[in-house]
Amino acid sequence: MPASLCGTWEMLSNINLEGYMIALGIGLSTRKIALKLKQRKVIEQVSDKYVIKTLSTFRNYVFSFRVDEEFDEFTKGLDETHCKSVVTWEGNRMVCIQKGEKKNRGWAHWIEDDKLHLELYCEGQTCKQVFKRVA
Ligand code: YOG
Repeated sequence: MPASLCGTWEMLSNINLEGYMIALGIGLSTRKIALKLKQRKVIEQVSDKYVIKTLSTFRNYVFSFRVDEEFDEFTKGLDETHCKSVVTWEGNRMVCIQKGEKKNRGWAHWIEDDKLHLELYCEGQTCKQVFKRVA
């Protein structure tokens, strides 16, 4: 079993969020706000169901899923599009593929050196985030 991703995590670094947001088609004024945010992740698991909350003072994004089960994702408050998403474990990485109007879109979470790592990718752009545990 991979190390648990569950807990509350505070953002330490956020590389190329700008490129990722441009790839998603987010407008300039929203990008400027988003770049200043310190995001928090709250990851919870109840039996085989996960909830991932991305929290900030501007907007929150909450989404829940079962591993290995495709579901309809609506990225409310982000780029507001519909995806067919599926989350799987690839070794110690929790990997999500988001099939929709954007090509090559998804993300991966893993633990390294007690930190929560996240890569968000879309159409050739990758945003790399690292979080430290706060609870
Ligand atoms: O995480 O999908 O943990 O869903 C990344 C920024 C900014 C809104 C947040 C709000 C996406 C305007 C989602 C920031 C940029 C910018 C806090 C990360 C798009 C719009 C919500 C994400 C996965 C994996 C789980």
